This record gives sequence, C-alpha cells and structure tokens, in this order.
Amino acid sequence: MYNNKYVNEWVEQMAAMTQPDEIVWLDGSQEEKERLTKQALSTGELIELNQTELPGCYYHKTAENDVARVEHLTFICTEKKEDAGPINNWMEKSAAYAKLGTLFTGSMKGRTMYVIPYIMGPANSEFSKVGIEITDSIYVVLNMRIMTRMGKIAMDMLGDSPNFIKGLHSKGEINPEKRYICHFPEDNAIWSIGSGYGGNVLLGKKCFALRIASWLGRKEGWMAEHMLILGVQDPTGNTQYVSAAFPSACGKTNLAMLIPPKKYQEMGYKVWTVGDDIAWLRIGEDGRLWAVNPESGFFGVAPGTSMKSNPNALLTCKKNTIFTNVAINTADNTVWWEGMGVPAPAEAIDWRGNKWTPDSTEKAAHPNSRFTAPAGQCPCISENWEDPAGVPISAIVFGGRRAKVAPLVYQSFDWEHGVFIGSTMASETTAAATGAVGVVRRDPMAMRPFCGYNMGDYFQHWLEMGKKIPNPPKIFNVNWFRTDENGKFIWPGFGDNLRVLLWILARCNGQVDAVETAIGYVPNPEDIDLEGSGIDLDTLKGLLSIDKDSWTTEVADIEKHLAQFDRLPEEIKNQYEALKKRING
Ligand code: GTP
Ligand code: SPV
Ligand code: MN
Repeated sequence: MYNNKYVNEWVEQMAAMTQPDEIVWLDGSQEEKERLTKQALSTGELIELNQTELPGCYYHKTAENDVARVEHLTFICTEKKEDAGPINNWMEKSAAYAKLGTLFTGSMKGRTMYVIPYIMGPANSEFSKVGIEITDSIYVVLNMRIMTRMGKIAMDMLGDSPNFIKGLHSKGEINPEKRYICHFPEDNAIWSIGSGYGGNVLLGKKCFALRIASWLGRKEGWMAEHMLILGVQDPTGNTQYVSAAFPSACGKTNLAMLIPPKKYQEMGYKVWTVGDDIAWLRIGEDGRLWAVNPESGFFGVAPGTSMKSNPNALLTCKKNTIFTNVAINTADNTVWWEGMGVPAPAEAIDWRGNKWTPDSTEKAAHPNSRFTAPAGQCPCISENWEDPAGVPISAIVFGGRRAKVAPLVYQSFDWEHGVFIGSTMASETTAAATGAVGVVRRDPMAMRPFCGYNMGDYFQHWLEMGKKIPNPPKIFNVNWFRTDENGKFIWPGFGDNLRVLLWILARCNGQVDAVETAIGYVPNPEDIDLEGSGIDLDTLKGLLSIDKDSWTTEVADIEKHLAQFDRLPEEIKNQYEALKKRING
C-alpha cells in the first residue's frame, strides 16, 4: 500500500466489490517483474520463448473470442447522451455503474488483485498524468510495465493528490456476452470487464490516453490524438517533427520507424521515432504546437512486419517483448507470422493453439496479433522521445486506406480546411477491431473509436485550437494504399514514404510550389523525387490525379457523413459547401 488516502480508499472500495483473495501493490522493480513472470509461466498465462534467440521474450494467447478491440461493447457513460454524441455507444452513467457493478461483484474471487500506478507521459512533464489500474491479470501488469512508466515513480509524481484516472479491469469470464469497456469521463474512471485483449484492458492506452484524455484536453485546452510522432533529420543535422493520424493498422508504426531509401541514407537523411500510436499536444511558449508520446512501449501489429518492411520494429522486439497471438515455430520455440519475410516453419502452433503446417488453409498468426516492446529498444528512437517539453510539430498528416479516390498526398488550404479534411477522413476497415474487414468507413482524425465525447464538439475543439496556436502546423492528407486494376498497391510505400514526407516538409518551409486543385494543394509531379523508387513519372501522375466522377460520389458520401452530427460546427458546413462547389461547379 502507498500512502495516498484517495488511492487507498478507492482500492478498498473496488476490493470490497470484486472480492479478490489478495491485493498486490506494484512498485515497478526488476524483482517484481521476475516474480510475476515466473508466476505467469507456472500457470501457463505466459509461455517462455527461446531465450537464446529472444532473451526476455514471452508468448501469450488470448481467448479465440477475444483478439481485438470491440467497438460495439465500448461505451462512453455520461449523464446526458448528447455529451457522448452520435458516434459513440452511450450508457447512462448510473445505469452503467449498476450494470457493470453486478458483473464485477465477486469477479476476483480466487484471484489476485494487482494495483498498478502508472504515468502517461514522461515523468515530471507538464503533459503527463497519473493513472491507477486495478486488474486481475498478470498479463496486463506485464504489458503495462512495458507500455507505461509504472510503479513507485507514478506514486511519487501523484504525491497526496486525488488527481488520478481510476481504471478497473477484470477478466471476468472472458465471455463476449458479459464484456463491456465503459468510460466515465465525468468521473475520470474506466471500467473494463470480460476481456483480456490489448486495447480493451491496457487501460492507459486507448481508454485513458485517448478517450478520457480527449475529454480532458477539451476541458484544459490541449489535444489527445491517435497519432504517431516522428522526426526527419536532414543532411545538415536539422530535425523537423511530423505527427500523423491513420486509423488502426493503417501504417503508423511503420511510418514512425521508416528507414530512408538508400539514396537518402547516403545523403545523410535520418528518421527518428518519438511515438507510434498516441500524441498529446500542447501549445508551447514559442507559439508552436508541441507533442509528447504518452506511452513508453509499442503495441504493434506483427503480421507484415519484416526486415524489409520495418526492420526497426523487428529489431525492437528481439528482447524483453511479449508476443500475443502470433505463431510459435515448433522446431526452435521462436515466433513466426505471415509477412515476416522468412519461410514458414515446417510446423508451428497457430494462434488458436493448434498444430499448423504450411499446407494449412488457416492463418498461423492472427491478423491482429501483436508485440509489446519497450520503446527505448528501438534502434531509431529519437533522443528527444522522453523530453518533458515534447517536440515541436511542423506538419500534421491525416491518412487512411483508400483503394481509389484519395491522391498520394495533398495539402489543405489552411487550418480550418485541414480540420474539414480530418473530419471527413475515410479508410477501409482492418482486423484491429472485430467486424468486417475492407469496408470503407468515415473515421474522423482516426478517432472514431477513440473520441471520448461528442464528435461535433471535438471538431469545434480542433477549430478553437487552430485559432489559439500562433504558429500552427500545416495539415496534409496521404494515401499509400491506392491500387491498380489488379488490386495491387501502386505506391511502393514504407521507406519510400520519405519522398512524400520531404515534399510535406518542403511545403512547410516554403521551399516548393504546388498545384491548387478543388481538394487542396497537390504536388507538381516533378517535385517528388522518384529515383530508385521503382515507379515512373506517369505512374506518379496517376497517383496524384483527382478523378471528378469519384469525387462527385465522395462529396455525396461526405454529406451523408456530416449529416449525423447534431453539433456540426458552422465552419465545417461551410467547408463542405465550398468543396461541393469546387467539385461540381
Ligand atoms: P495500430 O497499432 O492498430 O494503431 O496500427 P498502425 O497504424 O500502427 O499500423 P501498422 O504500421 O502496424 O501497419 C499495419 C499494416 O499496414 C501492416 O500490415 C503493414 O505492412 C501495412 N503498411 C504499413 N505501411 C504501409 C505502406 O506504406 N504501404 C503498404 N502497402 N502497406 C503498409
Ligand atoms: C489500435 O487498434 O489502434 C491499436 C491497438 O493501437 S489497441 O491497443 O488494441 O487499440
Ligand atoms: Mn492504434
């Protein structure tokens, strides 16, 4: 027990409800990690991997019914429905406490309750906030240890303050019928029951650092966004920072860890990772927008991660990593997944725990299988990634998966137009959430599943921030995912995305002209360097083209999308009208 009376009282109340056999308070020490790891190994919650090849690495398999975020079971619980808005699932606050209270009652009988104090953000930064997560899962504890700064350090920061986010998690029965992820932004509280998977249970991540934090950000005048943060260092040694919001499994981790094409490496370009999933942004004293990564680890998508696509991610998870729902190579007890870039093992244990061979028709790793790895192990981690002041952002980039319609890159006319572009973003759905994959859906600022309040108010907050930032970042949109008539990606993507980032930064620095089109500023094709990219100028022209017919359809779809918002800001309506006029004449 620590000596913060607010924490102690709350833990006591939660223990009275959940009735654990014992309560363990975590301090974040190495000894504690070893003890809990041993215990998890003894119950089979963790499986030890090959400690020569993968030192400090362990494997965990979640239940088959519990492998992704569950948006339909995720709720914002406020007094009034309009505060949750038209996009979020809503439950009335006291009804939610009552409903989940029943499920939590006695849910930890026969189990240990772990109390995890943690900080989101670097210790002692103005950006940072403390959370306490109560959980009955060692897997959650060991993941939170990687993803956050946890233990005594957090209690030292909290002191005797009542100011912490109260997170309660129990695996319950791991039954989708009794699974709820509920957020109480009015009470700084999160209750999650019935799941053992990532975003549903690592409460510091999406639940706190996005849903609750977005609410706090609006109240306190800052922003919590589903964004990576990276630095591009030019040959003179100058580094400029970019943050980018793409929906889940649309390339944030990959872009954050980008390796420049050979030519650019030789010229002296470097890309540094600050964060791969979440950014907290504040206006700095110098009038620019500054960002920190509130997390201290990566919970990255495994399939598709190879030495070719993302060597930095693969190298980051060579040690001290927890792998969830990938496949285990039976021959040497290492991990494998589709798209790892090495031949499939002759025999493996698949994510369901069954024997798998290359002849199997099922996937060996779940498409949303993940690695949890310490950010500090990333070969390209920025020297400023834990800077309490954050890093100054030159450009904000929105993007998603669009097989057609959206060009490779374009720039908004100004902040307000940029907010409009973000508010109408669309992407094809992925395996990161349960439900159909590959369906186009509008996902404003990649925050549709993560905004903790009324999305109309959220757009308004973006507009207000724009007015308050004396020197705001420029706003862009990218699409790495246009396909040809055979359904193949046209743009090489990955490292070659640097070519687009350099155009973006050249625009920020006023070093390059652009073509003004109906949707925004598009590059002159000659201004994106293609040497060594494997594609020619004509292909690039195709990627930058804006097809009038598809944009006419797009505009009609945007109109339907915007019609859902009862609190749609006037500025967004006007931006829509202006776009419609520019497209349809
Ligand atoms: P979350 O952790 O769910 O928020 O996902 P994320 O946005 O970090 O996505 P991630 O970088 O893990 O990428 C997900 C998938 O997109 C992987 O299968 C990648 O191989 C693929 N991908 C990433 N970047 C590119 C790209 O530039 N081009 C193409 N074609 N695929 C990409
Ligand atoms: C996402 O789905 O956007 C993730 C993974 O980053 S999770 O933590 O499950 O939300
Ligand atoms: Mn994410």
